[in-house]
Parts: sequence; structure tokens; C-alpha cells
Amino acid sequence: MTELRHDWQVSEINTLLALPFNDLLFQAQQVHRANFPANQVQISTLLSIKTGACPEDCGYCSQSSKYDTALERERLLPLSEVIEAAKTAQGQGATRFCMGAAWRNPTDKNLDRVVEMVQAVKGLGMETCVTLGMLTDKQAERLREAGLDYYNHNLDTSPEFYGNVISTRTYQDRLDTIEHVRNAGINVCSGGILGLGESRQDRARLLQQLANMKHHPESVPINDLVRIEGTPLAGTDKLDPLEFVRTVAVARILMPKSYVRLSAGRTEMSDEMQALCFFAGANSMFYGDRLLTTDNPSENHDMQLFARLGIQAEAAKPSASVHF
Ligand code: SAM
Ligand code: DTB
Ligand code: SF4
Repeated sequence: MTELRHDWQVSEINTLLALPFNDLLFQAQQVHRANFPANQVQISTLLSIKTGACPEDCGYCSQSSKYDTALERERLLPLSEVIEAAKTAQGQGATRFCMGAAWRNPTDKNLDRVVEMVQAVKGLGMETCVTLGMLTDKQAERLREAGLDYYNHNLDTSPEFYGNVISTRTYQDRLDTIEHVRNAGINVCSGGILGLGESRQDRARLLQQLANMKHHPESVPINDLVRIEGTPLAGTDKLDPLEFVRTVAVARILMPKSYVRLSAGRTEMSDEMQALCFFAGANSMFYGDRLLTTDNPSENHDMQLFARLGIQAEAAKPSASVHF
């Protein structure tokens, strides 16, 4: 059994990140095989249930009201549309349906509507995930009672680099929300974005924050920045793909039992880079031709890639397990 550690020093993480590439990938693959089936990837589909006009100023985001990104704002989707989208995703093989809203935090009225959505999607036999911004402990409790399986709330980057990206919500706010979710007994989905212009040290510090939580997040999304016209980060240099793969490998080593999700940015990744990410221990991804507001590879392309790699989509679990 792999022992889970929660006391990683940043120097140890930097040492892993700097290993010869083959040594790092070999180690990550060994950890992966000790904890997960070698050739299975879990697939989740995203739906934006409320798009745009967000009061936060996240420097990467198409949905912030602070930037002119040519995005049409939309009201909260009606329940029937959400159910239709979930059924389509399920028909295409997704086992988890993730609903995202561009809010700083949900009002209690908003939450009533989301609760209905969670119950309806669960009723189809899918796992549910939502990402709604900051949550109070009471709101997290309500979502748990509705049967929510996962809540996504990312740390995004290191505590040191964070202020370069977001000013309207603090790092501590994010840690507090994650704690409310954890305390309510909902599975935590938390990760970050690479390619924001951060250094390797920042990537090490982000991974350290995640890996030293009392419980590792059950799901760790690693996003590659989607550079959106009109946002402050639109002109950021692309991160070296091999550095991205290295970071995935180190996430796998530090959090051996967590699902590491290859998240935003796959349309700009080659098939070969994605194959390396799976080898490095990524075992979950977003599936379906849309993320929230940007494109994702087509279902057809992804299924062909899985076939070429001998990867199978993980089957639906009978009921979602909560590790608490
Ligand atoms: N508004 C909620 C919040 O931020 O908590 C939920 C939705 S937000 C879009 C979810 C996450 O998506 C962000 O924390 C960020 O990590 C990721 N994300 C958003 N825009 C992105 C982009 N352009 N490229 C990569 N990741 C992005
Ligand atoms: C996460 O870490 N990545 C997803 C999900 N959690 C909600 C969102 C990616 C968004 C990419 C940009 C867009 O489509 O707007
Ligand atoms: Fe709003 Fe979330 Fe986008 Fe930040 S990432 S601007 S909180 S929708």
C-alpha cells in the first residue's frame, strides 16, 4: 500500500520536478500502477449553467465582467436544458457531469435551483460536480444533502504568484471554501492552471499546498492556460509541454490516490503530449466538444486517441463514494 504523505517540503518537490524526464515518468508510472488500473481514464463532461458577467477579476477568465472578451452573458439555464445536456453526455459515455456558474458565490436562491439540478442529474445515475465560487459551510451542507458528489474549487497557482492573477478573492478565501466542502463530506476537486507566467517554484508551491492538505483532494484538475483575447493573460507565452507533463507526473507522485485530471487546454496539446500526460499519471479528463466557454477536442477525436493508446473510459460507479 502506498503511504500518503502530507508533509512535503518544497525542496523535495523541486527535486522531483528537476529529475531526468525518464526517471520522473518511470517513478510516476510506478506510483500510478500501484494505485490505479494502468489503462483507464475517468471522463467528465462540463456544462456552463450560468455564463459571464462574473464580478471577479481572474486574469485568465473569459467570464469576468472586468474584461472585454466578446462573450454573451446568459442567465441561469432552465432545469430542462440541464437534464437534456446531462443525458447527452451520459449517452456519450461520461460518468460525471460538472456544472459551472460564473458567480463570486451563489445566493441561497441560486442554490435552490442548483440543488434541483444536482438531484435531477443524480437521478439519471451520473456523478455530480458543481463549481459555483465561494461557499459558506451551510451552503456546502445543503449541497451535500442534495447528494452532490464533488465540488470544484481551484487554488489556481502558488500563494506567492496568486496576487498577479486575481485581486478580488484571496488565497485564504479559497482555502476556506475548500474546507467547508471537506467538512460537509463532499469530495474535493481542486487543482490549478499552468502557463500563467509562473515559475517552476510556483508550480512546486501549488502542488505543495494541495498535497499537504489534511486529505488530498480526491480530484486534481491540471489546466493549461487557454489564452483568451481581451484578458490580461492573453499574451502569455505558452508553457513548454514537457514542463506541463513533468508537473502532472509530480502531482501523481505526491497524491498517489487522487484522480489527476488533464483539464483545459487540450485542444492545443498534441496527441503525443496527451499520451505522455496519461503515462505520467493523468487518469481523468474533460470529454465533450465544449469546456465552459471554450472548445475541447471532439468526442470522436478523443475516442480515436483512446483506441490508439489502448485506454478505456472508466465505467460508471454504482454509487459515488465519499472518502471522509
Ligand atoms: N466561478 C467559479 C470559480 O472560479 O470558483 C467556477 C468556474 S471557474 C471557470 C473554474 C476554474 O476553471 C478556474 O478556477 C480556473 O482554474 C479554470 N479556468 C477558467 N478559465 C480558464 C482558462 N482560460 N484557462 C485555463 N483554466 C481556466
Ligand atoms: C477546472 O479546473 N477546469 C474546468 C472546470 N474546473 C470547471 C474549467 C475550464 C475552463 C476553461 C475555459 C473556459 O472554457 O471558459
Ligand atoms: Fe468568475 Fe470563476 Fe471566471 Fe474567476 S474563474 S472570473 S470566479 S467565473
